Amino acid sequence: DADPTTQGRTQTLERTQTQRPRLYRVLLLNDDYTPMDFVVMVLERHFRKSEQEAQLIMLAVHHKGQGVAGVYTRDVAETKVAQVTAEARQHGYPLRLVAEPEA
Ligand code: NFA
Repeated sequence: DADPTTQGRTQTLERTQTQRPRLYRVLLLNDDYTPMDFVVMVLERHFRKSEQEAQLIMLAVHHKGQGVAGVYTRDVAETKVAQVTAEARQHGYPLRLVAEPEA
């Protein structure tokens, strides 16, 4: 560049802190057909919830329409959406999940 202090050389800015990646919520959406037991199983196996926690989240989604299954980096969140959606379809269930960035 033209800056006389760098004399055309590229400058590298050093930073002490690393940046944290943006996080994404995986939302579970209610429907009328996916069995409650399947949703609980998904929360235990894919989102590492205890049986009690999984039951509470499933019931909250059933009553309120949606709820947070977990919070992850973008790649992990999108992979979970794809894997769980595929598993639901294999069973013929219409379960839907979406990943959305945190605020
Ligand atoms: N509403 C579904 C039922 O009554 C259960 C369900 C809960 C589905 C949470 C999707 C998400 N079988």
